[in-house]
Amino acid sequence: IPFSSAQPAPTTPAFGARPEIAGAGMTALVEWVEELAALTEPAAVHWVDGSRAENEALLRAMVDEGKLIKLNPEWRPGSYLARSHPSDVARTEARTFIASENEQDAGPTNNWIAPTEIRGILNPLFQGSMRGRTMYVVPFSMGPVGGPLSHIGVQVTDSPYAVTSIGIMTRVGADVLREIAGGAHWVKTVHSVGAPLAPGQQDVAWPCNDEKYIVHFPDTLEVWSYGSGYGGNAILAKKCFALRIASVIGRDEGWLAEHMLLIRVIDPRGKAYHVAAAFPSACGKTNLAMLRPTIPGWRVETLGDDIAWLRPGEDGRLWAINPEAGFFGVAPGTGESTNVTAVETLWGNTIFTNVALRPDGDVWWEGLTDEPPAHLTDWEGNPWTPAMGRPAAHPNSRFTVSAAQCPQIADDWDAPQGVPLDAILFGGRRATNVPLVVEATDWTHGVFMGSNISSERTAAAEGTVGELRRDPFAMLPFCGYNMADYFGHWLKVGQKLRFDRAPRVFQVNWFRKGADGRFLWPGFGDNSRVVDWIIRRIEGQVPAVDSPIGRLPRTEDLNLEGIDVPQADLDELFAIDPVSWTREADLTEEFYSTFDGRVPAALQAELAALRYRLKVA
Ligand code: GTP
Ligand code: SPV
Ligand code: MN
Repeated sequence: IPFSSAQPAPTTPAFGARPEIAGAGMTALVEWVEELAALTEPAAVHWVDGSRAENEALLRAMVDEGKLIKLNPEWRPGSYLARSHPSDVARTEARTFIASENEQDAGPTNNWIAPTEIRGILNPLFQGSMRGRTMYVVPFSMGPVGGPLSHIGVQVTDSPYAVTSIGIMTRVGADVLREIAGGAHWVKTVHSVGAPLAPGQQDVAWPCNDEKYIVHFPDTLEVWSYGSGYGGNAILAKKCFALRIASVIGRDEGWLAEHMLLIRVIDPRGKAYHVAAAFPSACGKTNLAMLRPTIPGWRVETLGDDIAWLRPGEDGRLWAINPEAGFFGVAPGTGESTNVTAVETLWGNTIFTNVALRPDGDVWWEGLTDEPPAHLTDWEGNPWTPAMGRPAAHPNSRFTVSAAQCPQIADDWDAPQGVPLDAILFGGRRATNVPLVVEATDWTHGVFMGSNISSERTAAAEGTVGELRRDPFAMLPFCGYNMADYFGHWLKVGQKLRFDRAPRVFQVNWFRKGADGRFLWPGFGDNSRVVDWIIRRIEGQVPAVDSPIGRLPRTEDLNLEGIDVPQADLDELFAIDPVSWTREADLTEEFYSTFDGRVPAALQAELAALRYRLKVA
């Protein structure tokens, strides 16, 4: 399995011992680890080497302790089910903080707290927080180790579940330590579930704490997370590092850390295009990343499904890598008819969290099959039948699986230099107003579009599902600095691109609904029809219709062969109502006004131009 094949032979003589690697950077790391051990008082310290043997030992121990259920290897080899505490099932945005020195640098969209104040809160919480547990030291790389766009970090954690997840989601091992020893900069990330054990105290299946803090220090490039064991709260390499901290590094170094999938689209003539797309959490990134086109002759290769780092190249193009090494994907809604690629990816070597368990020792979730099995154990461990009328899997239940296991992963998915982008898509979950696809007139208009994305809330974070909220660039919960400055940074990055080589920008919406509440667009594999139009636009092969909000397709230019979308639905998919769009513009103005005059003038000008076009429409 890919988990360990790329890892060098373990350099550690004993299980979990600190490897003998010399260098000034290593000394600093050891000192940091010793300080943390003195603070958190773990029973043992384990240096993670990323080997297969180590991973298997950790998994076995968790099964023995009742923290994981081993799935039936006949159906799901090398796979496990974790059930979280019912209070710890998603990212907790209200408990997520940006602790910049200056409040203005966090901006109005983040929870700000003064670094000294939060350190005063965190210190006592972390004091003795790992008692009775093992403290794992996990060196990891985002992007191939040593790559020009890559960055490394170390996570200290008392959660073996987090360790095995990080092992799938990132590159872990001694080669990272050698980079650190050689003086490479690394980001410090500290995690405790906040559940110390008294001597002899019996552990629970999912230790966590009611009190939670996910705290980012952008000035010192550190993350401290307390009280949660779930997803982005606990796998700190992902949202905390690769987005919040990396966005700050990118601001200072001239690149972008984005909540984007990354794909290569190959047209029937064999020409390849690279597309990145930002959609909010649980709004379709993994699905588009694994697209199986329903139109003949087209192919998609997966490069990444959640995070992309974008950097202007010497050639005036925008180059992208996926810094991760695995998928932490939403289970519900993933099935043969929606995302067959994901279903195939999950054949084995997968950690499932909060899905339902079948009597035969396999897993199930809503949407995996059309008909639910007659009997299941639900995500909380209770007997379940379809008649109960509640979901068997948690709506934010997830799978953790290696990217290399995806049957359509690009051969060069972990190429250190990445791929040059041809198109960037922004999207959200919008039942009304936003058309299936609309093209920006230029980079600045594209940045304006990105800054205006709003979406109905999903189960990926705590909050009221369905409620509409602004989610600029799908980065609202993930931008590590002032979002208005972030808009400005996007404009600046655009200036470094050659105007004829910059990716073209589009807004898409797979989720528009008719008056009867049904989706107007079939979505999933049929989204390839939208991608097809986008690529024909890039090639200058089809005209577009100017509208107040951007360039729309002529419906006759969409390839709809083999599907039946009534003309009335098509018209509704592209209907632009000036009255409700003027209301959107009002909301944008209101949103921009929360930034104390920091929103770039070029975006204010775009807003004024939009209002003018709506008025004369
Ligand atoms: P995160 O991992 O939270 O960042 O989510 P994501 O953006 O990767 O979303 P994902 O692809 O996992 O999709 C989330 C939900 O949206 C799933 O239940 C999908 O079935 C559903 N979905 C994805 N694409 C489409 C589509 O084209 N149409 C419709 N109607 N639903 C979709
Ligand atoms: C998201 O919420 O966008 C995710 C899941 O991808 S988590 O890693 O928990 O942030
Ligand atoms: Mn995500």
